[in-house]
Amino acid sequence: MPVVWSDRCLLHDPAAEIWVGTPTPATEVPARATAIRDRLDARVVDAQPHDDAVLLAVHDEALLAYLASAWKEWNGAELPQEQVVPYVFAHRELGARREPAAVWARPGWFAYDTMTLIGPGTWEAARAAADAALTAADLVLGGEPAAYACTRPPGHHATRSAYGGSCYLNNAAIAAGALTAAGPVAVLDVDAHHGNGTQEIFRGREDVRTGSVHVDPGAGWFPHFLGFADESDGSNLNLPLAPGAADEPWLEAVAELVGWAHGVAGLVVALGVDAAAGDPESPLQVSGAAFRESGRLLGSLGVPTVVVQEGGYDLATIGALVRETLLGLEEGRA
Ligand code: SP5
Ligand code: ZN
Repeated sequence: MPVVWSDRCLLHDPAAEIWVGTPTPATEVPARATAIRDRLDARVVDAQPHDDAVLLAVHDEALLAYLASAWKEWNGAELPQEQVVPYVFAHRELGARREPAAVWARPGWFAYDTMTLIGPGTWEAARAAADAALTAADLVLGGEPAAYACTRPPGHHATRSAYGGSCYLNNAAIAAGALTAAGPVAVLDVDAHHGNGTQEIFRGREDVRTGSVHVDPGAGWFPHFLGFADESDGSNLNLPLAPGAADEPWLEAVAELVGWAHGVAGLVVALGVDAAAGDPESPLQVSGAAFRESGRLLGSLGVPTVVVQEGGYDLATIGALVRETLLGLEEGRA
């Protein structure tokens, strides 16, 4: 299947993420994208620019405006921290009604964690990632059975008006919004972390179902506040797994998601490969062979499919894991 790519995705380069108040080495790095691309031998298609207006189906205008200007205003304020990071948050009980004025307070209106920094290339990269997802959707709407957006920064933790979890724009949700032009869509998320942004963006929507298999947030894992089984309803299905879960329960959950999505006209796969054994950001223990099988299961839905890259942090293995999944998808369709 075609691989959609943009060099601009490499422009976001956070040196660190602030975790428990301390800068730790960033794991969501540009080398992730090139490591994956270099393992694929399919046709590479350049991401095509799309108008900001398309993003408004999924995101608030205020978030787009903030992300577009945040680094510039931060950089002009001569603060001690080089990249944009919040220090206050608009907690719901504050009843906050407006964006704060101080440059150093403004991130707390839009960000929900301290790990997701904004630097000089962040907006351009996030925008290119959305363009890649939209280009993959265009290819599929134009008759390609499937297309893969090899992109970063990832998207599935970004909500309609907030960024976090290394995500700024919800690329998978943006692609799903585009695919609804051809009928009801399912977003199936196999990233090790719950796709909380996608879930909340489409909550209550009849034409987009969201399903996710992920490590149980109740066992102490990001995104901590969401991803529990009891958030499931007619258009959402959460399948949390215990830390340490390996191939069998994970594939069972993927099969359940696929069965549940039956009847949709289009599929978006939020393809994180951080559920793999050995990934530094998750305790799941999934093998490469199981990623291949997950691709077969997802491909068996037999509907036009956009695959969007999410997490996956072990640079030595993520390319092979994505490759296996995409090969599985093609086998499953056949
Ligand atoms: C898209 C995606 O996979 N986002 C996952 C974000 C989860 N990050 C949680 C980080 C928890 C602390 N990590 C410590 C290592 C810091 N370098
Ligand atoms: Zn993840």
